[in-house]
Amino acid sequence: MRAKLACFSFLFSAIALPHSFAAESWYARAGAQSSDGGVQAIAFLPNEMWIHAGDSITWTFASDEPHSVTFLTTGQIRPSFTAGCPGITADESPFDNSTCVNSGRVTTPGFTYTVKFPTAGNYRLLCLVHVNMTALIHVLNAFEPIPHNQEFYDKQAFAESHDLLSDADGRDREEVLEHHHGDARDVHRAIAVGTGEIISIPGGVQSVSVMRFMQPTITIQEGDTVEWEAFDVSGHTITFGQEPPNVTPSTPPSANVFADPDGARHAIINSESDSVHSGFIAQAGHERSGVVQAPPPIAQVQPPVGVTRFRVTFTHVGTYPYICAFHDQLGMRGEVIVVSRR
Ligand SMILES: [Cu+2]
Repeated sequence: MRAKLACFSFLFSAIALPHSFAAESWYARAGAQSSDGGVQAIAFLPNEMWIHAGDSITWTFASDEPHSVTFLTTGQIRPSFTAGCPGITADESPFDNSTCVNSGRVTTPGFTYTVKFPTAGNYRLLCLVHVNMTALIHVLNAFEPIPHNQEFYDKQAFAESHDLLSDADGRDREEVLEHHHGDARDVHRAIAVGTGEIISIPGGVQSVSVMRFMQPTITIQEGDTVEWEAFDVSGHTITFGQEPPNVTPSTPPSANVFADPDGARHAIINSESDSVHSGFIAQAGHERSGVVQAPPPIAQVQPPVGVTRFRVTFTHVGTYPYICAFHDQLGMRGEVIVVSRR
C-alpha cells in the first residue's frame, strides 16, 4: 500500500492539468465489500480529491453496509445518523460551508448522491454511520491547476479498496483465531466479534471490518459462560431471540442484561425461547473524539467507555442461534450448542 501511495504522489507532480472553465462531473465511491459481504471497506474511495469551483462529485454507494455522504459546517457538532444534519438534503445540493449537506443513511448499493461545490475551499467529507470514515475535498478556483484526472481517481479507488479488503481477509483473521486457540481459560469460552483495522492516510481515515463472529459455532456444557470480545473497529451486537425494533447504537441492552464488576455486560439464558440483546458492543476508540454517546448505563459499575465484552451463561441444554442486529444481513450470525455435563 505504501509503495502505491508513493507512486500516486509521483503522478501528482507529473500531471498538472490545464484549467477548464466548463463545470466538470467527478465520480467516487462510498464503501466496498468482499463478494460475500463479510469484509467491508469502510472508506470513501478515493478519500482525497482536487476539483474546481463549479464542479460536482457523484458518489456511488457500493456496499450492503450503509454509509452516508455528509458535509458539516465548520464547528457543527456531529449529529447521529438518525438525526441527520438535521435530516436529508436533496440530490445535487450545493455545499459551500454555509449549510450542511447529507445524503442520509443509504442502504441500497448502486444508489448515487451528487454534491455541487460552487466556491473554493477545503471540505471535510464524513460518514455519519462510521466514525472511521472521512475524506477531504479540495475545491480550487478555476485558474488553479488540479493534479489528477478521473482515470487516476478510478485507479486509486480500485487499488485502495483492494488493499483494504485483502488486509482484513488473511493475516488479521488468522491472528485473532490463533490468539483464541492459545487461550487456556476454561471459565469463559471466548468468541471474537469481528476483526478490524483503522488506516490513516492524508485525505482522512479509512477502516476495514470483518463482519463475522470468528467462531460462529461453539459447543459448551450446561452452566458454562461464553464471552464475546470486540476486536473490530465497527460496533456490533449479540442478539438472541426477538430483536428489539429499529436497533441503533443507542438501543439499550435488554432488561435481563446486568453488568459484571469489570464493566462487561452479562445475561443468563435459561431456555431456547429467551430473548437477550447485548446493546452496542464496540471498542472504546469509537469515543475518541466524543462523537459517539457513551452507552446507556445499566448499573453503577458500568464504565463510561465502550463496552467490549459480553457474557452469557447457559443453564440448560439446547441450541441457541444469535445474530448481530446490525450485520445479520451480511451473514454475521452464530450458534451456541449447549450439551449435558455428563
Ligand atoms: Cu455486526
